[in-house]
Amino acid sequence: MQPDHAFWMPFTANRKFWKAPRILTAARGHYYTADDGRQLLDGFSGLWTSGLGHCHPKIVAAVQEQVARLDYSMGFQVANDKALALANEVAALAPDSMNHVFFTNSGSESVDTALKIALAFHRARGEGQRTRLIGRERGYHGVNFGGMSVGGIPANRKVFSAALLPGVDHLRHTHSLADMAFSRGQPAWGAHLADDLERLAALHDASNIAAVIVEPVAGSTGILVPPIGYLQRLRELCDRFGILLIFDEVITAFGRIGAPFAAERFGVVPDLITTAKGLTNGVIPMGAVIVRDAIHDALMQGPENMVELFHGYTYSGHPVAAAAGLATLAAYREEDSFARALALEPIFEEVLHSLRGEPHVIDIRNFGLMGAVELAPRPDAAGARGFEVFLKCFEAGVVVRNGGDVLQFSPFLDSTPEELGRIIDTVRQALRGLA
Ligand code: PXG
Ligand code: PLP
Repeated sequence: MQPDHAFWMPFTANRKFWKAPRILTAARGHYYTADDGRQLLDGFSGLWTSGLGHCHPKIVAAVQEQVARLDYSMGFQVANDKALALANEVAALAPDSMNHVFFTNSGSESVDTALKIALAFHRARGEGQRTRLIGRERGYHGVNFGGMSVGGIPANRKVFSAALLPGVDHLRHTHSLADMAFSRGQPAWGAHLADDLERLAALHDASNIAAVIVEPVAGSTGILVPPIGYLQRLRELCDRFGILLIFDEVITAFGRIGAPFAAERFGVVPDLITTAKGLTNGVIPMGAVIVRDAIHDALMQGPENMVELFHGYTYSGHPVAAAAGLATLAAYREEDSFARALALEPIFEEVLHSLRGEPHVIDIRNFGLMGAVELAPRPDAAGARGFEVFLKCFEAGVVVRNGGDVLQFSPFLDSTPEELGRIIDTVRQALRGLA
């Protein structure tokens, strides 16, 4: 039997979806084409992935060229030219002391890789008791067992509760409607929330904690911007306690907040940075973990013929993905994408905050080209309003995303003010027609 739709959709209400499927068949620049021929303005840059726009000609050409030149190369004990070139370029873009790059295929894999490197580092230094991992409430670090365990999204954890990693704890999240609703950019209130690490360090004893992982700007949970001074405080506490600090920059890296990395934008250098998405503009799946020299160097010991880190993926450093990455980084440079995104930030902020006062809007948050509009949940139907806005916008030819009742925006790094206006006006109309 040939099934109608064998495709089990990720993070989707499958049964509802197949009653009225939304299917895309092509894309170019800032628009998707749907299977009914409609053009849709993409207000989410893929899934935070595609800041340069879809089917960027230089990335397409690089992939086409590479797939016909070296389609795959064994990645263990053998390297390919594109992967090593990309690693060097990523390291050059990263903070000065971070010159080592481990490739993965996704954000989830980057997170699990970073957690494993943190544990291996402490053990190699004779502090093998440092095994505890600290995440943060409302954090999203992907769906693999490590990332899910340090993650703080209740729905993602609930069913797998008994299988979560042991020895994990969470900092308080940084959101408070009462103290920061409608902040523009970084909230003034909340730096003290970083001190929650002192509580966990006292409870577990700091000497048992390996690493803290946070998103510099929390994305998936509905965009929580770090309070002024919060990340600096977290860095100071990690230094004081000998705990590694991991920035999960799967969303924030590569221009999304007007800089190559959040580490640069906020002036806080972590010990490891996890990336994916914008590394290849979403064209070929690829992630990377960027590692501080001291961590890498501590692991380069023992007999020289021995594998130093028993970790890696079949597709780590895939040559076609690496070619896409090289073309993507070249395009960011040639188009001055990070500076453009930074220049667009105040315009985006203005347009986004024009939704203040529209029906059901209880908060608006923004940083870089990340924006969120939070709606009051309909009594007895949390998430319904957000999903209805998503549907209405999709019907009106604009793709936005809802995480429950939080509408999320991730415009292209080279968006025009007119496009931003159209996205937000489409949302405005949807809100005005909403029960
Ligand atoms: N860390 C962070 C900070 C992420 O945002 C991941 C890890 C996992 O990456 P992969 O490539 O394994 O999906 C992510 C992914 C949303 C949304 O609606 C965000 C993500 C994925 C799906 C939806 O904001 N981020
Ligand atoms: N499962 C089996 C049976 C495998 O042989 C491998 C890799 O060789 C994996 C899982 C892991 O796959 P990957 O390296 O693509 O993550």
